[in-house]
Amino acid sequence: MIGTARITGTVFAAIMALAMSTGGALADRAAGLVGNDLKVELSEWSMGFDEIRAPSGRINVEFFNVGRAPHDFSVRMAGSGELVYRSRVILGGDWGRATLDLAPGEYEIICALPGHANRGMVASLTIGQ
Ligand SMILES: [Cu+2]
Repeated sequence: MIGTARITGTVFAAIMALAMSTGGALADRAAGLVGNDLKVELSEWSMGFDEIRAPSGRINVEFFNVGRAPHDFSVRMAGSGELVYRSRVILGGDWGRATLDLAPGEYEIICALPGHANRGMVASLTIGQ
């Protein structure tokens, strides 16, 4: 019974830690790149940062819509404007994630909904040199 109580306590503690880390992440989810993890705050009208430089194109992205309007998380080639990734539409308060595998080069992270990039939902993304 002692063993069972200890396991239960450990599970409870783990759940509490998870809840606390989630709360903390929501409280101070600083947008930006840490290692291979990129957090993006979608809002009217910003991506939460202007420029990201990543040594590797393998990036795990979490994007949070902290605004009210629907947004998406998309990546396009800086020169041609060709979309190389587009998420589903993320409603206000919702979030999503993506795993990118981009070749070295110049990209832009944008919201691909009409007019949103022009209003400021665009940031440069440089992979590699
Ligand atoms: Cu948008």
